[in-house]
Amino acid sequence: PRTIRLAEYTPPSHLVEGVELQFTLAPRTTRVRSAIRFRPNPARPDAVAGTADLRLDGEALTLIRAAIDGTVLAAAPDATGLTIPAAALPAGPFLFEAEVEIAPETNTALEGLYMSKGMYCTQCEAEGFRKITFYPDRPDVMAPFKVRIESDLPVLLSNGDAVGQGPGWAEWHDPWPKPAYLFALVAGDLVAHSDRFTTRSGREVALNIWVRRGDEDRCAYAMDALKRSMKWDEDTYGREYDLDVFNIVAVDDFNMGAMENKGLNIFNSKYVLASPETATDDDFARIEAIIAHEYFHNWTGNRITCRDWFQLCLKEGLTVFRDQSFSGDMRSHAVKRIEDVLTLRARQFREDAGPLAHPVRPASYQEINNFYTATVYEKGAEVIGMLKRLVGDEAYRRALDLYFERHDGEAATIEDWLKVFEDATGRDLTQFKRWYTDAGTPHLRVTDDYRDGTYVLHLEQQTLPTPGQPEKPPRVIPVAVGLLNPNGDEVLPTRVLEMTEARQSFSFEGLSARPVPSILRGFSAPVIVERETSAEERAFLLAHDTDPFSRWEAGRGLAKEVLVRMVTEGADPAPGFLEGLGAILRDDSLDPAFRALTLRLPSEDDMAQTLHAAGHVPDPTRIHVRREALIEAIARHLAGALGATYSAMSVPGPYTPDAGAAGKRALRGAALAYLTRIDGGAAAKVQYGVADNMTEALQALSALLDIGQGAAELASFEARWRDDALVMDKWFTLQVLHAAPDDCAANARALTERSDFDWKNPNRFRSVIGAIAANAAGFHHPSGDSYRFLADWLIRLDPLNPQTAARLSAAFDSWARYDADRQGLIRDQLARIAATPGLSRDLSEMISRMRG
Ligand code: HT7
Ligand code: ZN
Repeated sequence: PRTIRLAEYTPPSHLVEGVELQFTLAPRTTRVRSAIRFRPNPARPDAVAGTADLRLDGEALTLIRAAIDGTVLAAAPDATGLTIPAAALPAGPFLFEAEVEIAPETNTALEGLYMSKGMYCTQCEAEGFRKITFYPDRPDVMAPFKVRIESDLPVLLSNGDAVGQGPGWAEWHDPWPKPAYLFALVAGDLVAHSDRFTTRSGREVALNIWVRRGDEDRCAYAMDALKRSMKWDEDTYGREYDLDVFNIVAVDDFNMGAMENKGLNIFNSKYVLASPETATDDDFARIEAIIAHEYFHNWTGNRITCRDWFQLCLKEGLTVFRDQSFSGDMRSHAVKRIEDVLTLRARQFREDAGPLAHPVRPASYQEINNFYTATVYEKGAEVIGMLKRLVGDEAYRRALDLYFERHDGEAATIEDWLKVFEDATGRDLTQFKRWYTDAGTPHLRVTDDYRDGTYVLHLEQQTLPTPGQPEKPPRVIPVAVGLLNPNGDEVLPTRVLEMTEARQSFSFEGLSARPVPSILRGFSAPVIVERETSAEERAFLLAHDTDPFSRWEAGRGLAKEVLVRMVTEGADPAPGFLEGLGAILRDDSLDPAFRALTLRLPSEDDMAQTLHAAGHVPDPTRIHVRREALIEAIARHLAGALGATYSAMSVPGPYTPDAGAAGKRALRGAALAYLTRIDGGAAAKVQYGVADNMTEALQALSALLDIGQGAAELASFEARWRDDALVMDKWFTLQVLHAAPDDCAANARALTERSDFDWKNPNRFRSVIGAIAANAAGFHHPSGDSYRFLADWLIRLDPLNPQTAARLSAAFDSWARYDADRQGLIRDQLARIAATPGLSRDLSEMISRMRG
């Protein structure tokens, strides 16, 4: 496959002034007629001189007819598109018309126009529009679209505002120039949950969430989240919605979470539909975040888009940063920050430490779909957070205002983005840009000394080589620190140190005693802090730090230290750690959600990552056994406090998904998970029996499965929910995720043999095949069974849905951490996949990167 390089970017030869599309829908024979008004791009002298060919992308299209200014074209398409030689192009603007036929019913890749349970829908990002018609399918070609849809289905939707409709047809007009990846069309027998929003300038916007009949009563939360997002973007970023209608459609077959098509967002139904009985607190929080994320793209992504796909973080990093701020405002900033850091470390730090490491702005790719990663999204958001921290809130807002003003209607780059900050603040961001161009997570070594009232912090940064990048020059790192007195008082409130050198020292004078440092407060930069810290100091910070993130981080450090010693030295759980946890558990002044997070032990994969980084070869089986032992020790040591918390955190009255109630349930659920280790499952069985919401039912069921029980509850769950696909996805996942290591592959295999294992549905596929990769000890079972199982399914899915197969293949990316036997077993599977004939570009790129 061809490698695409950022350095080889050239502007398009022709720009598009307007597009008219007409769809006559039929499952196997959809006709697409296009009329596209082109003009030579003034930025391309060859096009202006009339010597540039016009290249249109097009894949799996049957061309019926094409014409330029009414003259039929003789040119025949190749496998990836159609070239119209310069000689066949008029000197100035011209009209290109085409008629093609496509078969949405056989489109299993879920990219382009496809069908899901009788409904037509599209997914065009990144390069799906070329499967709909011939077009310059690149984000720097932006144009207004007019669309006519002909079909007997009752609901016919496209981007923009509806301009006409009648029996069997509808017409839509999107006046805002957009790239083809934001095009969308939906046709189906759908019903709407509707509402309205008045923008701050008085525009009345009709809001609709379109779902299959029967799902209307599960839309209220998503609608509420949408209205709050619209208001928040006005209040926080001054951004107002710009059409008369905002449509959201829920689809059951979808490769990712959701898509921000202009005025017509399309969502995986999992991230729209929610009721207390069917969705957990985490589901509600995720729906709120994803609704906000897609809505926020209207400005950061749609009005200002990316020049090319290397700039993906321009829209994704910024939009994730915006949705994280929104969720923090809606809920708790402290809790949200801790959750985001947990995700970042679990997914992005892991990616950065392995063969799939790449910069936030990659310099080359074979298949862009493989770069919708934690690095582009989550690290991309961290980079924005650092920028904001460095320039300050006020300058950040000024820079964003300038960005919207300067680049509205354009396809921009990271250089444009940074220039806006340079112009707004006068800062030179040359060194900061390394966060975009250099892969890898910096390690920040911290040492200190104290003499005569002066405390000095010595910082040293180092980033290990990543694929293709052996040299790592120092980056600018904002290190937020605070200092505490030995009595627990804060003597230095948070100050951001700006580290720019490989080694740098910072002094603090006028202190009366050697302080305790609180370093990287709020997780001010995505780095790994290395500092020799005593258990006493961590316990002190856990008890006294004024920064909630650092407080949690101190507890996290203690837990990791205890687990490392339990795994590597066979040590017993440290009593000091158990006491510290008990103190947090009993501290009613702390937010229950924060206490729940502190009670959550580092995951087995996190421990494998930690042990590997510390020079050990992690044994997933042993990590599992020792972690289980720690859970039991905590349960025994804190039985009284856990029981009291379990009772105290019961939430009376009907279920509400707000953060306060969810936090209490989270703490109660954490207590239940421990108590179940010592009460034989009694409390969990009772909770399962009385639960009137999915959160409490799943907490109970998970706790029971973790002690090898729960068969009766699983059966009753299935009996109740067998006709609800989204709920049954959870049932499938649970049995793999909570399986004992020896049962994991067998459980997964048995589930895939059921008639309701609809493996062509990405949610159902992920519910089992994704879950096996998330059960660390089960996945890395020494038999290699789970590795074979995953490889078998990737090979099976790839010809139908390469995108989803490629995404799930990343489970193999941590192979180098493990012992020679496991490495050999994984490499055998990677080789077997690589040798499969006809492998997709998506999966073959992932496998070859992982093989190195
Ligand atoms: N911008 C979207 C990313 C995306 C996608 C979504 C659904 C299916 C396939 C997709 N490929 C890329 C989602 C987002 O970040 O908002
Ligand atoms: Zn996005």
